[in-house]
Amino acid sequence: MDIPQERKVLTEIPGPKSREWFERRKAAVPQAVFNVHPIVTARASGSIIEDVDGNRLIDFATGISVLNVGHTPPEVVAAAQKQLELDTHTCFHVTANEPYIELAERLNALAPGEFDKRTMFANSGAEAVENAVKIARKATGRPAVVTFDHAFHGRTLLAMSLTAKVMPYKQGMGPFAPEIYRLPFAYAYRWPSGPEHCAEEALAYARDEMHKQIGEENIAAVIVEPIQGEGGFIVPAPGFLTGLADLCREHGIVFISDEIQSGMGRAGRWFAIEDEGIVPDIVITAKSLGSGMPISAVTGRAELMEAVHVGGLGGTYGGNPVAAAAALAVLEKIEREELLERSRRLGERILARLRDMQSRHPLIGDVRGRGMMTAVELVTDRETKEPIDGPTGTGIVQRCLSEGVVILKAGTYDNVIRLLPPLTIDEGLLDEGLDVVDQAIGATSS
Ligand code: PLZ
Repeated sequence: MDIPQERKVLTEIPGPKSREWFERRKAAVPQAVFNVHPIVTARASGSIIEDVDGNRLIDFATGISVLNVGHTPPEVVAAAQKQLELDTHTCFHVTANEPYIELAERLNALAPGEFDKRTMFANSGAEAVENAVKIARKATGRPAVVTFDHAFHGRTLLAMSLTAKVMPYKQGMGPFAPEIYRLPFAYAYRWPSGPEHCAEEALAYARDEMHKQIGEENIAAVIVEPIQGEGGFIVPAPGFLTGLADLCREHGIVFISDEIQSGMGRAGRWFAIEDEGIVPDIVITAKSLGSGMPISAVTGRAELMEAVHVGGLGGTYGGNPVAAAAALAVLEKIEREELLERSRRLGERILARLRDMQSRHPLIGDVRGRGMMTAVELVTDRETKEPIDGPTGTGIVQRCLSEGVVILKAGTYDNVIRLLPPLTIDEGLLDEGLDVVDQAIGATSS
């Protein structure tokens, strides 16, 4: 369904109908299942969300990096509808389906590395993380998994244990899964001895820690987001990931690239790790792969994936035919519309705008990102880099919302404003949304 691609604020936001629904929500849904924005969607298309009060909002959140190809793209909707009528579900373990196999072939061809690969499907990002670790453990016969500060890998027990931040993700929900070791991430902006030393020192620390405290021969996998998402859109200092990948290769450790947020064109490539020149052993995808249909994938070297015995992996819904058919249409659309190139080009434009904002707004301490995965980190003082407090950031987000732009925060310190517009967004609409963000940060800076 087409919605005019324009911002239109008709009511105070949230409007009366959203408020009414939120009253009902309070009595029906637990508070733990949080809402960033107190509004209810009626429909969405392209880069616009229309709420139940008729407001049209520019979407810079895209369901947390799920709608890289925009909301309800006709090709994806048509593919899902067609499959829905043909075969909604038989369970791949009972009788297989064509979209599953075809999508696996496509991902095997797209993932970095000129070697034989295999792909299995699950439903959520967290499940893909869990499966990748299971495969790495089974293939290596080793127990330990290395993860990083600021990492986010999901909310199931193992994924939550790999995730860094205690509030809100882990508080009171332990004990956590064992054999997980956390190392510093090469976060250049906050590296104590300065960004120029970051990669080298973070690597030296990792090397020492992996040798002295874990033992390389005990490590099944290193799992890393090539650009950290929830942690604050942190682009690792150049050389850090390459050094890590070398360490993994040297010691037979499986290198897992979590591309759940950064992949499918978001950071300007199919997989953000490509920009590092690294060939991961396993890549995991979800989110924009299915454009809102729940599907996630683990794609890896054939010898790792085939190390698991028959029946060792699976689930009722994994690679559901409707979701897989939608994903095939997503991949086709990214290719046909050259959205990787567009992500890189518009990403440059967004970064230039953010740098211009930084020159005018003292609140912006850092501007970073790649492709259309960009963010600003907000601080009270550029010298001390003291993060702005939560309510100040929330104020910016709310100001944007009241002007008809949906944005999200991120970051361990909750002080990062991230921008996740569809890769397909009209350039005029993109600029208009950025104007709103500019004004909201400006009004808070002064
Ligand atoms: N790995 C890199 O970004 C999900 C989380 C939203 P699921 N990020 C959004 C929230 O508050 O729970 C994510 C991610 C990376 C794994 C995941 C987990 O993906 O599909 O949410 O399980």
